[in-house]
Amino acid sequence: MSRGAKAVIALPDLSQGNARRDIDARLDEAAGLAEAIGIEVVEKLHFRIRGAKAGTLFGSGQVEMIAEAVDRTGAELLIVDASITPIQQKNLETGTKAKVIDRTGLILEIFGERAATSEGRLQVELAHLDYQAGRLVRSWTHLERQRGGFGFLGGPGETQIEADRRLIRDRMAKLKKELEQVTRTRTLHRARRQRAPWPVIALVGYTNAGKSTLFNRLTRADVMAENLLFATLDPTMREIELPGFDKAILSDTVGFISELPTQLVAAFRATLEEVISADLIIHVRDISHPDSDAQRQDVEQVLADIGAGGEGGAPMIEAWNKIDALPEEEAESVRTEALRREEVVVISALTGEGVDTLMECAGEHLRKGAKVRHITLSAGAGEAIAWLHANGEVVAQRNEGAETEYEVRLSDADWARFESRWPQPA
Ligand SMILES: Nc1nc2c(ncn2[C@@H]2O[C@H](COP(=O)(O)OP(=O)(O)OP(=O)(O)O)[C@@H](O)[C@H]2O)c(=O)[nH]1
Ligand SMILES: [Mg+2]
Repeated sequence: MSRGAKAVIALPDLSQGNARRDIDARLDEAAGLAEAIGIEVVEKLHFRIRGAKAGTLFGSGQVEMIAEAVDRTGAELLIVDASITPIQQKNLETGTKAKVIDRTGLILEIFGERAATSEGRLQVELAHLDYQAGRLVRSWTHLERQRGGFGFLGGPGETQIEADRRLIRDRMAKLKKELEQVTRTRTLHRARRQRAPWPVIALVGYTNAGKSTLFNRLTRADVMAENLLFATLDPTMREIELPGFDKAILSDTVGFISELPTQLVAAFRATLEEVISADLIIHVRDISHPDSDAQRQDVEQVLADIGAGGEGGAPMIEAWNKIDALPEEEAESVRTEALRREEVVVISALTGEGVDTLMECAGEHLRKGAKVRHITLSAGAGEAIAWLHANGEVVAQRNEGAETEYEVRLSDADWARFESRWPQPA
């Protein structure tokens, strides 16, 4: 896809009037996706669809209107903000004389352009091939149906598709192997780090919510933070100061989006393991966005898909970001609502409002679930004793000759860390 290409966006509204999301916000998001790879959006259209047409998705009058817009604006590209079948893609290309790309294809293009590390590139290529393979299978099924299922073996189309599929399969197998190798190396790094006695906090959230801006503020780092969808693809980790802890590790991750292609979720699973194994998840939300609540649901869905958060998972708190972007009256009612909930902190990553409170809240939640444990240490175990004072709350201590018994409140995670460094007798 060439940068600077002109595109028309067509959004099919299949909600029958029960839209969970604001149409304008959805159109803006689609435009944001296009702009993320340098495509110029010249017109945004939306159509209410009662019954999706198998061949074209849109009704014939709607296709005509789209074709007219393409013609009038001189667009080379039509972006359909939905998932479409290969047949629909082909028919829409014929009907509008523009190249057609759907939402999944667009997101894959962005990821393809952004991936910077070898792991990211492998993941994206794998996702792309998976997407293509899926489409080949589907068009093949379609051909089969055309043949009426009478087992005419080896038509020219079939041979070609079979060959393509084999190529894709082989390449995917090779990529998976390479990816496993890269992932193994990184997991080793993580295992080494996990033995370090510091909690890991993962920032998650919808794309453009402000994760990297918050990350930069907390770490004084210079991660790319921009008004650009999917600005961040590769995870970054840095040390931060956290009240009540020696230090903590903060990780910035790829943003989520509604209808995130399943191929991408699967491909990025390894990267997202940073999130799964975190001690605390901070869900950064753009509270000034009209679809903030729908975005929250999308993020929670992806988290559930990858097995993070929820029952038995890491505790999660919400940072309601961009409070500065709301009119004062709305901002006040948002603050009031947040005060009622102990897992919510209102912040502005831009101005710094609430960020200290967020970190205190993070510290509290990390300590939560903490239990009092009895640990007996000799006077020589100075390092272990210092660690307990720094990371736990020493409630009592009793001297017994050369040994001291400590009663320390420690979270499960911290207890595991302590034990891995200073194994305790069972
Ligand atoms: N007004 C306002 N804008 C903010 C705030 N935090 C972030 N932004 C802006 O929102 C945009 C996106 O910020 P990022 O930090 O790149 O968002 P992200 O969540 O890392 O996005 P991805 O990496 O794309 O997933 C940038 O233009 C930021 O300047 C805030 O508190 N208030
Ligand atoms: Mg980012």
